Amino acid sequence: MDTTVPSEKVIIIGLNTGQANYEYSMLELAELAQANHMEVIDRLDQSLDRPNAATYFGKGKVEELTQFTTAEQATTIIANDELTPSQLANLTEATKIRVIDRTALILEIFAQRAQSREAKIQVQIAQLQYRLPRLHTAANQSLDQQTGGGAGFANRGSGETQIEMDRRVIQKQIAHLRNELKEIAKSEETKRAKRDRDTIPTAALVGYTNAGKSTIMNQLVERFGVSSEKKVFEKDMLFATLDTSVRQLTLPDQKRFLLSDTVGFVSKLPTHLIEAFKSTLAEAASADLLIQVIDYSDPHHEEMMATTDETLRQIGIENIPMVYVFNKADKTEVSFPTMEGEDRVIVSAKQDSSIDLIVKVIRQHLFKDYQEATLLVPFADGHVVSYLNEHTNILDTDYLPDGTKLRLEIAPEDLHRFQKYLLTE
Ligand SMILES: Nc1nc2c(ncn2[C@@H]2O[C@H](COP(=O)(O)OP(=O)(O)OP(=O)(O)O)[C@@H](O)[C@H]2O)c(=O)[nH]1
Ligand SMILES: [Mg+2]
Repeated sequence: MDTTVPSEKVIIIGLNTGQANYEYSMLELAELAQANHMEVIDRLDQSLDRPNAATYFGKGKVEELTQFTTAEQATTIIANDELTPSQLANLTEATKIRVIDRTALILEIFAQRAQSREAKIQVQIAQLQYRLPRLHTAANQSLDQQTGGGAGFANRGSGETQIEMDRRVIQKQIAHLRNELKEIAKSEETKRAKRDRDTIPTAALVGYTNAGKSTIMNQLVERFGVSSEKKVFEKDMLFATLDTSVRQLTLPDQKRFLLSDTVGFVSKLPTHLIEAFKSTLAEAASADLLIQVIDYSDPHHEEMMATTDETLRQIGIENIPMVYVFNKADKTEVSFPTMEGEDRVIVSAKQDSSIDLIVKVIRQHLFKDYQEATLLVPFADGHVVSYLNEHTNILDTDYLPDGTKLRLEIAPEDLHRFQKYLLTE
């Protein structure tokens, strides 16, 4: 259980420009704050066509916000949109308390959750890039503190030099971290994984955070994985997974595939984060099939699907076939497990027959190029028979005087490889 006591009292603020998912994005912002161990005490909204360039909210509303935060003894304000450096500075100046935006909040959560060296570096890069254009605001704030008020002319000059220095330091750090990421990519383990991907079909679990991707991965690994392989972390929280894990699964008829589980999405996922996590998400980009997992019990699941599609597009993942797993049906009135059309299943991840149905839909898409064929392998090529026994679905075996006759289901690459044994009847 999470026993962290919230230390920040937060007021969330949002600008309603008439966008369809406004209400939902505010609810989600509150959830994100809770995920970051903050206590949301209230919210303030304004309807405007577009944000005020200087202060996000309009002038009158900023005054209201200031009174509001004082009256409620709030410690922090979180804006639903990414604030420009000057909006951030001006709002901080007006309210005199900590102001952050949705982007900074998501970055903080990611920073807490990152476990592997790779995830940690990726988050650090995103955080540094977020800070880079906002250095002068931070510098102004510290100058204000030093001089007990607005910065004088003399100070401003030295402040700017300081900013230049800070900027160079940060750029160096980013370059250094990028190099480190490259080293990780070159490691033996990463290369081995890539080799595997080239020879075995790959499916990737994608979708909104908390939809149940890792749970499905674990259920599949338990039934079809190598017994020694570790389970992945699954938990009822936003962004439980920040790394990509890949597991090899072998179905009872010897069909093998790689399954990857990766970081979940959320609406308005910061661009810097998407950029920074590209290498993690590259796993999905190279997949033969995407399995989009959806929390069907969430009333906002359609918005979540739209966000997932949008995020995939931003990462540059297009034109990969996709199947849809509507999960958590046990929390709805809908009957399950059921299949709708060729590419949709309604399931509950912790139920065995649901897992069977998920496997069925994966199978139909991932192995649709597999063919039935009959091969005659001379006894001298015994190693080929062993390979086929291990890697293909043998339907029938016959021992003839000139070799082993196998009727089997086989991947197109393997069929090509063993073409010389092909029997045409
Ligand atoms: N009731 C119910 N709970 C489920 C189901 N599938 C998963 N859960 C729960 O939902 C929570 C989130 O599951 P995860 O598998 O961690 O979700 P995820 O999609 O990997 O989330 P991120 O890693 O944050 O992207 C966990 O508490 C699971 O036990 C389901 O079919 N029914
Ligand atoms: Mg997960």
